[in-house]
Amino acid sequence: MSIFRTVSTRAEARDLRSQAALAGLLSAILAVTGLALASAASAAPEDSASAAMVDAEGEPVGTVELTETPHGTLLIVSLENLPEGVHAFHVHETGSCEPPFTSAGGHFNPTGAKHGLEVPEGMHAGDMPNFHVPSSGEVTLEVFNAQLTLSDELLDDDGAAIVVHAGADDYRSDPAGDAGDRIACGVIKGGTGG
Ligand SMILES: [Cu+2]
Ligand SMILES: [Zn+2]
Repeated sequence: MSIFRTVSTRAEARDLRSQAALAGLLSAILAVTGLALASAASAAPEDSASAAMVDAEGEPVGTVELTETPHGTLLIVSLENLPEGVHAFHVHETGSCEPPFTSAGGHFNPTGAKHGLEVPEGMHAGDMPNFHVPSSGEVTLEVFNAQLTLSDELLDDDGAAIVVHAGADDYRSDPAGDAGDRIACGVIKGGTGG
């Protein structure tokens, strides 16, 4: 089956990468140019993904670009036409965004933890800090999530989604931070063009 072939190819690629690192080849590449490394990373589809975000009326409100790094996943968030104020920002467990976005399921939580950055029994892998939207309705930010990997988790069979809420995450209330309605959602799709 093609699924298994893909998985084994990824595993082989990972083995090759670690061997290269051991041989010092990675540092040599870094020394030559950071650009070469960047283009090599973008050539591997499983290392990047994006979510086209829509509001509850289905109107586009921007994008979230995700890039897997050796330490987790970097999210570059570029949104517009959002209500002014503080908004919760999470990865949810299902790649489906049918308004009012309950189809995205709960927070991405492969370890069965409780919700919340401030909770000792937390946190969900999909929990991330709130962001603040000014009166323009536009926000651009970069968020690093050390608990996420794209290829093994977010791009699995049922996918995953990025969700923005009407209110702030209180960082404590299980299961979702008491953050209110889901006002924007985007399915995470592999490759930079997705
Ligand atoms: Cu959420
Ligand atoms: Zn959570």
